[in-house]
Amino acid sequence: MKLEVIRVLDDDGRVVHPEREPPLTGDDLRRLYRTMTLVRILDERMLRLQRQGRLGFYLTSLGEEATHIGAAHALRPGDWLYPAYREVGAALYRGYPLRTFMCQLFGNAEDPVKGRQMPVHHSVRRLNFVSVSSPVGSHIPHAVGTAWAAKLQKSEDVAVAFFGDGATSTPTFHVSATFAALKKAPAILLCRNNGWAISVPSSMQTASHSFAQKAVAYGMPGVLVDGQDILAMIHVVAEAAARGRRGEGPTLIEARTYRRGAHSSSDDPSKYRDPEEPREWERRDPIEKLRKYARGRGELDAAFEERTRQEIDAEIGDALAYAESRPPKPPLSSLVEDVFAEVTPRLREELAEVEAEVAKHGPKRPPHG
Ligand SMILES: Cc1ncc(C[n+]2csc(CCOP(=O)(O)OP(=O)(O)O)c2C)c(N)n1
Ligand SMILES: [Mg+2]
Repeated sequence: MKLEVIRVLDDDGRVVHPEREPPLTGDDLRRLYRTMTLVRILDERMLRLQRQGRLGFYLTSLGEEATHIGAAHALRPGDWLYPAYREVGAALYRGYPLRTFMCQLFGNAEDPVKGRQMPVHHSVRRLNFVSVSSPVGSHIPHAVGTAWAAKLQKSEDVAVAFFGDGATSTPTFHVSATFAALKKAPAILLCRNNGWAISVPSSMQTASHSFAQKAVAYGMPGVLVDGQDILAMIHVVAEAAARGRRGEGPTLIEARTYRRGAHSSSDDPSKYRDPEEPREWERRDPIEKLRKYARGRGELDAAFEERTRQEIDAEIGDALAYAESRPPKPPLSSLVEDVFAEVTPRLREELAEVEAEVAKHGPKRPPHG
């Protein structure tokens, strides 16, 4: 079985499938370009910060920006996003403030998840961007459950689970796909096939020609799309969302892309892959492709691009200074919060013991306990 790879643009940003070209205004194009560029610059700078020892951990989306930023554009603001960990651009597209982004990375007193998650595990309740969960594939059933709930409540919401090629080998992927199709839940299962799962190539995850074709066996449409082409991403996600809202059930989308960077700041890909491989994908850069298309339409120019980069630099500088000037850890009392509606007597006792211990050690204690 061979599926066509859905494209709108060729590698030079020329429209090759006008019938699929989404109706984007100049403002849409500039906002998409801006968010992609923001993610690109953030990734460079945060990785450097990690190397300087100022951040514990970081994960980049280098080369994969079109997959999730395109999806975010194609959806309604209230639709539910269940990210893996390379999709923070979708939250930024919806207006996740950079200062909060930065406080999360530092796990400081203003981190919305109170230092309980690793850096990059963002959670933005008001934007329906659900917490990143580290165990691979564990969030796919949550997305399907949310989609099913939306159907039962007769709301028009759809829910998207973003996950990698490696995640298709988890049991949760299979149960989610089976359940979503049986319940005709308005879910979009969006697989970012970026070629690698840390050191395991995607050719080791399946003997099928594609991940998308697995959809047939579950009883839903499977779509293969060029993940470097943001217009194609918008087109296929908009179609999948419309199907879901019409009550026709889920769609499995496989976006072909490539992880140009390391898996994370803790990984060294020179140990397991040919350094030429990422170079080939640099020629198919998703931001360049969008830039060429938008320039061709007269909606982007060098002055706008330069101004955008300068604004982004300034915003990142501001967010970094802000996050580094906050108290570096959440208060000790947060240790016992959020489990019960009210802190139980036993937890109050334990907290008092910890506070007494901290007080006893006085200035010798580590900062903020
Ligand atoms: C259940 C589970 N097993 C293993 C890991 C370690 N791990 C973290 S990310 C990852 C690879 C995931 O690859 P993929 O799904 O292709 O996503 P990508 O990192 O390429 O975006 C692994 C094995 C984990 N977090 N959870
Ligand atoms: Mg992968």
